[in-house]
Amino acid sequence: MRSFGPGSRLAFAGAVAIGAALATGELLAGLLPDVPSPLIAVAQFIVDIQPAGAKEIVVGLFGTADKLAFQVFIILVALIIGAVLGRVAAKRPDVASAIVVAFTAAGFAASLREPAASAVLAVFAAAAEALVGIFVLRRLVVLAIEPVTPGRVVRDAQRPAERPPQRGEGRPRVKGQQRGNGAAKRGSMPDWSRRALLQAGGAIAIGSVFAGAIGRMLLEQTRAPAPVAGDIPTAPLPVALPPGADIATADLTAEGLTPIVVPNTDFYRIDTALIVPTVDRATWSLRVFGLVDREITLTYDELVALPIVDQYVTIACVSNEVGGNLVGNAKWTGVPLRTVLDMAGVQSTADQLVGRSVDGFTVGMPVEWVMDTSRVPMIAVGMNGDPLPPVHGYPARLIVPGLYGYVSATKWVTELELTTFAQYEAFWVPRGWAQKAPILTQSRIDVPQSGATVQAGHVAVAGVAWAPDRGITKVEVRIDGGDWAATKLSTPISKATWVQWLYDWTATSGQHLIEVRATDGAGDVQTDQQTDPAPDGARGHHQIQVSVA
Ligand SMILES: Nc1nc2c(c(=O)[nH]1)N[C@H]1C(S)=C(S)[C@@H](COP(=O)(O)O)O[C@H]1N2
Ligand SMILES: [Mo]
Repeated sequence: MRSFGPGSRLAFAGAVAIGAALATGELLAGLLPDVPSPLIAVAQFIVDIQPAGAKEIVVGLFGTADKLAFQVFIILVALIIGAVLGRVAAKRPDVASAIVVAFTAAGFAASLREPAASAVLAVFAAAAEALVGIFVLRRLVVLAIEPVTPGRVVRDAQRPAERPPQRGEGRPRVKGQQRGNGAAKRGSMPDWSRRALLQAGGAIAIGSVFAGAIGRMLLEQTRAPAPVAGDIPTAPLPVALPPGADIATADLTAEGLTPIVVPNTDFYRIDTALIVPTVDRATWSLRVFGLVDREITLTYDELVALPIVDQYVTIACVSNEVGGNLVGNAKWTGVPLRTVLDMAGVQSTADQLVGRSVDGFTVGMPVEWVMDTSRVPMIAVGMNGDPLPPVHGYPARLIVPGLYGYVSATKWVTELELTTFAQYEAFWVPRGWAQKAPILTQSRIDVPQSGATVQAGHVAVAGVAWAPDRGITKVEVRIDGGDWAATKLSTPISKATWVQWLYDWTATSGQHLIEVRATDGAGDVQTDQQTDPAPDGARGHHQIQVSVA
């Protein structure tokens, strides 16, 4: 325990105090509806205000695992602040308490940005956090301030020359012990006080972890509505499938190959929301306004009373790396976007359609793209025959064939604003991403996996390729930089969907490089010139290395 000196003890005390304050906030947020979680609020604030330069780091934060990692990181930073606070508290308890108040006030301020937050309840929660933080801090700091143990006194007595002169009456004291009776008590504390700090601090820390976890669990439960299965309208009007495009028989089904239709539970998720927005379908509405002839607002029932269509569309994320899996294909059910836009009457001066989510996130896309009758952009309420899962935008989202998600696929959509590109920049644009972003032609090798060892002989090389909504006409592979060879394609469902491709490779032993490229419906061959995802999508061929035994 020699390393657990006065400095470490104070740091421990401060970290536990801040942890307890944070846990109080999480627990209250879980227990009381409309009390926002300060942790989520601060994390969300950082996500929203991120500087443009941070885009490379932060865009990767939006996967589910990354959201967790990001919050753990924020907790660690808070605990480090707490550790510093503990040392401050030893000298200036008043200043330390003020910092705790400032800390919780910052969480409170951030939480006011949450649409459903109740300011009154949030003030109450912040006050409770501050009180818990200050109380724990003061109690633990008292325990942390180095006690005079009998053993220590003896040692000091044996080596008086090594010790600098002490203040007071020859009794060693630590600065900050001035605080009246606490100091006096500590002065005569037996040597188990160090253990008392560990026991009290440890108990509070464990209690905080439990309280925080319970709070978060309750929060996730109450805030994410479970949609009733099967309660979406059925679509009498499928967006026409080409002859032969039967999903059941189209799938090439090779071991490890991505299915043509990705099940909802496997579908990639990307968004800036740290907690899934709760939307009540009964009170949800969609407002269409801006450069329109007449502003309209539709309830959910009014929306789904309009003609319903079914359509397979492949959506993709602009931050997907070459070979990455932030892309998927699903059957979407909903109302054609133009049906609703025509009810409002889009004015000719509008060149941008902005989709706005209940959490304030926005996308912006060209009006021209949406109005082009060769495609059927939609307000989707169903995904693969089920209501949209909460993480995919329940109760309604936009699906626009051919555009990356960040400029089109608004989840939890509640507003459609007709405006101009000159007038308005949607969420990701000031953060360094392109204002207009059609999905680039891409292809991916799913099997074999990169770095795999396979047996010599016939090896199935397979994957997917997409170019919504130009379509895919050809996918080729080449081995070790040789000639490009054609692959077998699944029957395309539509130009807006991906295809699977399969190549029967006769593998010979040794190390091999496999490369893929696609050709889109316009006849353009996928470029081999690599680019980063920012600002408008990653380019280049997916390549893998395999060993053949
Ligand atoms: N409300 C909201 N909608 C959003 C986003 C978001 O952050 N918030 N992200 C967009 C991005 S970047 C992508 S790639 C798609 C992903 O949709 P999915 O999670 O259903 O796959 O949603 C889009 N819609
Ligand atoms: Mo995205």
